[in-house]
Amino acid sequence: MVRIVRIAVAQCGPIQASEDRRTVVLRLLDLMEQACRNKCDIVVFPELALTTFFPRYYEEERSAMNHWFEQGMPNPSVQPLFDYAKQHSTGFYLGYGEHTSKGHHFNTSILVDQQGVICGKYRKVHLPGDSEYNPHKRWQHLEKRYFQPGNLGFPVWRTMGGLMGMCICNDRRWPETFRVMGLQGVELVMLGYNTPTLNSLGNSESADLRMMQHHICMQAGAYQNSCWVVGAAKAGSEDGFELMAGSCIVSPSGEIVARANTNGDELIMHECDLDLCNFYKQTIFDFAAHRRIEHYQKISSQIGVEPPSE
Ligand code: ING
Repeated sequence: MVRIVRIAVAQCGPIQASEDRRTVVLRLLDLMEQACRNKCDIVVFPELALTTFFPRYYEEERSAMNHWFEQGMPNPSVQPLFDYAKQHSTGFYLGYGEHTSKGHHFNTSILVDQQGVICGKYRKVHLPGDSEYNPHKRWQHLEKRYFQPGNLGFPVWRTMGGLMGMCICNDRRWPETFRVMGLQGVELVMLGYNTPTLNSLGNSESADLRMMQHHICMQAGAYQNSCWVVGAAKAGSEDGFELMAGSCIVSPSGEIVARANTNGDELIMHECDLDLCNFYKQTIFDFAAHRRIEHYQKISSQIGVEPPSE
């Protein structure tokens, strides 16, 4: 039986700090309605899809940022999204700031199945930026200040017709992210991102170069692990800070088969044949046949660079 998953990537335009959850959820709902009208099975929303990218703001008191976080999930603000999805048998990926009952803060994504049940949770492992104000940056990126590193690893769930995985934004820049899921046989990785168009440390990189880097991370992850990789941007100018678009769907061959054309709310779709993963998993990336783990110790035992002595 052919296993086609009709994926919708729901790119979001900017969310201003002044926009309340209700207004934002109405925008997400509109994208979900478009996806349902097009008979999509799963909708992928961005990282921190309910708020502006608040880690760009410095607060001395971390608790002053608590209003950017969700205390529970689902909650009354997002319930319309869960209700609509369940009513239309549509699953979705949603990124948000998680404030746990024990007082921990994570940059989190959930996977909700077509019965409206949360079947997976991921907490962002790779937190870019700083934990303290960085005077050298033109704008701040304080994810290390407001979030703890994820503590759930990189799980893969057997749900919605295939082996599904999640990651968030900066995670896509680390090959380990995709490989750990690849070692679990992942067939489709969903990720949301909020990526500044330019580098906060200076004009060393053009917007085109950073877009290329964004795409090669996803294409490499897909090809080297024989899986689909789909990415949903929060894009456009938030409070004058530009976020890149470039939402896309990448096939197991590494080809971009669909990509966003705008910097706003935009839905892109593709019928992802999960069995397209098999050819690569059974040939060039047959891990059991080709990997030599006796030479890989450094990858998990060493954190930073240790060059040979002079
Ligand atoms: N944003 C950016 C990302 O990894 C970044 C941060 C941009 C790091 C470019 C390095 C280079 O896409 C988030 N939210 O992780």
